[in-house]
Amino acid sequence: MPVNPPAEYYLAEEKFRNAKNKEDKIIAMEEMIRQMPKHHGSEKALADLKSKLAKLKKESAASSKKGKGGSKFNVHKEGEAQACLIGFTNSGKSWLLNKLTGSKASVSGHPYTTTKPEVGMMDYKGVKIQIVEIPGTFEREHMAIARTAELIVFVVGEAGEELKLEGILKGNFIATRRIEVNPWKESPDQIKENIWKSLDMMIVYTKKKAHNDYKTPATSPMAMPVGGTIRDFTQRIHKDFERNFRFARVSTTDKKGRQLMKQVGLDYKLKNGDIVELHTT
Ligand SMILES: Nc1nc2c(ncn2[C@@H]2O[C@H](COP(=O)(O)OP(=O)(O)OP(=O)(O)O)[C@@H](O)[C@H]2O)c(=O)[nH]1
Ligand SMILES: [Mg+2]
Repeated sequence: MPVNPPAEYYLAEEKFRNAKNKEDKIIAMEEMIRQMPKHHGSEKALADLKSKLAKLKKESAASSKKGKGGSKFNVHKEGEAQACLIGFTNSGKSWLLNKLTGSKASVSGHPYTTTKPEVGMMDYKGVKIQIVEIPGTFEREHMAIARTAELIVFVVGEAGEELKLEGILKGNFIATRRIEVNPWKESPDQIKENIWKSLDMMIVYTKKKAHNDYKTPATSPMAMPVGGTIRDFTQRIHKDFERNFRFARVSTTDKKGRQLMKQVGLDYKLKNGDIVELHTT
């Protein structure tokens, strides 16, 4: 099946070619992904674009960390993904950040308490997700963090605020995926679950093989993008694993939820909750 992208796609591609810096390249590539038709025939092209985008974002975050180009406010990305809390002053961002991560950001009824990005680490079933509060002043260099984040969480205390926040993102050319939460109506646990679900990731478990090793736990969680294969899994652990790979034993569930063991190859598509034991030469 041909991909047949619309004209808008080619315009975005031209913007990409003409982009003079990584930020503009990221913006153009996000546009290309949005314009690419989503059907079976475009799956591979889309996946290629997404992995290029991820690489660009990583490079952009790394160069700003070194002070080359990017903003000095850029937060060093840590964990498996980064989510930014964006909302008006007193919407409860710091309060929520503290609940999700155990941080100690100042919470107060005074406006504009937070003046620089506050960072915390959220634990979701053993997977670390970095949470960043963007100050309610929406300064450009703070907003740049949200551009390379995996998710934006609108913290909305009052109805209608989300439309104004959309406008602010648009004004900053930010197209990062976003969700909306109300910290006074949803519990921190519900919000945590919602953030995880929106990241499009799954957790698979690596199984240790040495039976006389009592120090490392029997399995340890690893976060991966949904749709990942055993090949992706081996590459995450160590690049030599793919070369020396013989087979993997996967403990998984069938459609009816019954537990079963499978012996599989590199192209096997993993499912959330799978437990993987790699066998190498
Ligand atoms: N609207 C509302 N506010 C509440 C509620 N419960 C607590 N608050 C107060 O809302 C305020 C939220 O404060 P923060 O979490 O510091 O807000 P922020 O979004 O970080 O705002 P900045 O000061 O700009 O950093 C605090 O004073 C809370 O005590 C509630 O149910 N509804
Ligand atoms: Mg705050």
